[in-house]
Amino acid sequence: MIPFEISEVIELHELGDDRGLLTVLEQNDSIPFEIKRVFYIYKTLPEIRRGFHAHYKTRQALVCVSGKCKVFLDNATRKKDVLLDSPTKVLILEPNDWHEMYDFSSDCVLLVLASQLYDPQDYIRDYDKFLEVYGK
Ligand code: T46
Repeated sequence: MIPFEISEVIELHELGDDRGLLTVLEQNDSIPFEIKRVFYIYKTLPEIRRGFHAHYKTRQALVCVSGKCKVFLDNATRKKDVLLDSPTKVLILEPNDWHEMYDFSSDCVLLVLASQLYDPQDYIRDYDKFLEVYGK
């Protein structure tokens, strides 16, 4: 199995003055990969849970630029829930974490930066397959 980094939440600097606030996401600085794709998830109903997959190669950075949501992570050896409730909080999500996003606030805009172009073949959507690939 390819050794991956461990998914982690990082705190970004808030650059502010009397005009308002600004926060930067920059490749190879706060974002530890080349950014090939950007998408955002919004207008998700509060009872909806989405994701339910891991990846083979794609590394991602998730940040709620508005509102908040939670992310359940499972890398086959540990499970945890992460709260993204600030535009300065970024989850660096490694490919080997099965993830589910939930508890979306009505104003949530979840911005995602990805290291790969969109490829449905890069998704592991079956949990047993996930365990086969990443379990011990
Ligand atoms: C992930 C989490 C955080 C595309 O056509 N191109 C794209 O780049 C993406 C991301 C999606 N799509 C299509 C595929 C589906 O028909 O958009 C539809 C919704 O995608 P999906 O069901 O995969 O959405 P989520 O919220 O379950 O997962 C997404 C990302 O796909 C995934 O990489 O890790 O957000």
